[in-house]
Amino acid sequence: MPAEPRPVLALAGGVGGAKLALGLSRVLPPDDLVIMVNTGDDEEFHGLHVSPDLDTVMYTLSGLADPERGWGLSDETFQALKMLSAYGVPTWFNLGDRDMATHLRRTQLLREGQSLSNVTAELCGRLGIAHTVAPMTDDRVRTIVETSEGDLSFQDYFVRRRCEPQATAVRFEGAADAQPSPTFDEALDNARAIIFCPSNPFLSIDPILAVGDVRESVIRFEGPRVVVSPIVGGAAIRGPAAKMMRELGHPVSSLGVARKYVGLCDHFIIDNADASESTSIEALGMKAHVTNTIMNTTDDKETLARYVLRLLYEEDR
Ligand code: FO1
Repeated sequence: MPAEPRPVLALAGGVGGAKLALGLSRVLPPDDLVIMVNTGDDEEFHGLHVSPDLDTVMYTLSGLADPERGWGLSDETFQALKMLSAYGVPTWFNLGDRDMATHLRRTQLLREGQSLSNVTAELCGRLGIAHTVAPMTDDRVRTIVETSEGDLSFQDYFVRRRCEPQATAVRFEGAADAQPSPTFDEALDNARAIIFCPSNPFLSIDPILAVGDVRESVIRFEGPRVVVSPIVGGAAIRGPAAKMMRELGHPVSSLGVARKYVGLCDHFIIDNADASESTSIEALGMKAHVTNTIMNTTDDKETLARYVLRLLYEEDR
């Protein structure tokens, strides 16, 4: 009997996560990688189910992503949005014309009764993605940012309010009662390693860990668990991670991120710029590793992916 495949499980959300996911997909064959994506950012716009992080991963892996923005499609136009605006509909969330086709198709399949996992597999397959990309859950989970101006849905906080209100807490509505998606459940049982991509720990990784018993499963997981820090030189590479860490009372540093992963990871990868934090990170009970974590080019993404995988192979020996 052939051995069961034991893939690497990568947890991702947003642009940083998609970059490492792309690197991993370029160095691992399809059976060896499962990419699990945050869906706490999902929201309905104009009656359409939008899954921003799934789309960012899907567009990045299919080579269709806009390289400047990181989200949405390249060569996009916004004519439909302009028309909606003419009808007096709020259009602060920028849905492009081609992007809208994705949300139309997703919504149509969901309304026919398919799970988000099946819909994601269908969309990814149609775009020629051979690796497995799956939502963290097929249930409804919504990230709510508690702020000085009251509770805001994630996109309201992130896009409409440009992260300006002061964040006091983040919660994940529906997460405790949600089940991990079937692919996630299986991967938590049989993956050979877990990689936490350099995604925002509060907004992208925490919702994944909040689903059902996922946090406990990661704590119990027997293979190596590796985190790539999203903070470089005391700043987030992009997005609101640094501002949010400050507001929630965490030091804006890789060490601050590492503290969130105590008990959840064995290896913590930091950028050369943060090499001086290695000793304090190791004092938390994880091994610190120093390399270049900034992924500007495809080469950078592949190089970081290979670096992460080498750590895993060293553990296997
Ligand atoms: N991010 C923005 O900052 N502004 C937008 O108008 C915007 C539109 C958008 C449309 C589709 C989509 O899949 C993603 C979109 N994003 C936008 C990104 C989205 O807010 C993501 O949730 C974040 O990048 C966090 O991962």
